[in-house]
Amino acid sequence: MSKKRALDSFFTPISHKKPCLSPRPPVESEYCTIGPSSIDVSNHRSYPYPIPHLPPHIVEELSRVPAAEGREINNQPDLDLLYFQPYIPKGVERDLFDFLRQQLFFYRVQYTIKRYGTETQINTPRYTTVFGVDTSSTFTATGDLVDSQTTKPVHLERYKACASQPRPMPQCLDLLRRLTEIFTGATYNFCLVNYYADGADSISYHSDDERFLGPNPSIASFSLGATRDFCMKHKPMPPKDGHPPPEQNLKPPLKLPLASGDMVLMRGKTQANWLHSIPKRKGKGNESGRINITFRKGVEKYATQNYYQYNVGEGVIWKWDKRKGEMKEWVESRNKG
Ligand SMILES: O=C(O)CCC(=O)C(=O)O
Repeated sequence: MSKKRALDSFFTPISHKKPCLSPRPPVESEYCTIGPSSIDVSNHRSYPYPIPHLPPHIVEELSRVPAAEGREINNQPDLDLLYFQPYIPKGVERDLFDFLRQQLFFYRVQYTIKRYGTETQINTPRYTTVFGVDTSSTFTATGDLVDSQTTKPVHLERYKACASQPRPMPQCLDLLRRLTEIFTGATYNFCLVNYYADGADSISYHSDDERFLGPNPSIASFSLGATRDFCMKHKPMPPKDGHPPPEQNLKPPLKLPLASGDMVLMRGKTQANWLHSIPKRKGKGNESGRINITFRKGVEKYATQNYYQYNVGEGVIWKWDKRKGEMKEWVESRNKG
């Protein structure tokens, strides 16, 4: 099916009140809800609170993605990127940013690692959250987890090491996931969200090359809000006997100034060979927030354990406080009613 036809069959004309997506079965999380607003929110027993569905005008604008053609960047060894500037139409990306920052729950994960034999505490320098489950399990329409092969309920043991039981993607992220699948030709079962409150938040050089993502994974990475530099450098190349260090090691990092609505698809040998980061940017002009959303596919149950450990953890829940214009600790009793 062509992308255009896939998109046409994905969106039906928008009624004046509610977005109507068809044809497809209900998204898992849409129906595991109680109360009168059940069709307007996604909920699940693992969520601290329900997440509203996207407002109709955002859904309508998303039917115009990608807003620009993707540009291939593959002029360096092992690099294979498709860069959309932007993917999400201008104007609506700001509404999507405001909506997600307001509605999602976030964490500021702390964990310890052994460095040179000493336990060191790591404070993740950004807000994070995650939804999804690896390919060994699937969510049913009522939000239960079943084994993907047998369709039998998943025993609690499978994810007992996880910081939280796996959470289905809420409608607002699942819709973007399905649109991304149409245009990238890949499938995704995890959505990781980072919120960088300002230039002091960051992610250091790393690659998403874990075995649980399989060989040559495709990772679609969206930017919303403030522009931040996305830096990439080749992993150090070993010198070949008797030769000077490979030229690639001396090259300055590639820098993509990711703006609101942009999407970078990293694919092929990129993760196996390249590192990426969002460096800190201190000082004036770096006070505004940025959301990053990545869609990935985890093919082993360890993907679920790893992603929930490092993106949910065991600490408090953070939610955007619109009045104060900052993240505040979310406390259940205070927010009831
Ligand atoms: O914020 C970004 O653009 C990059 C995020 C990232 O590298 C990650 O979540 O692994």
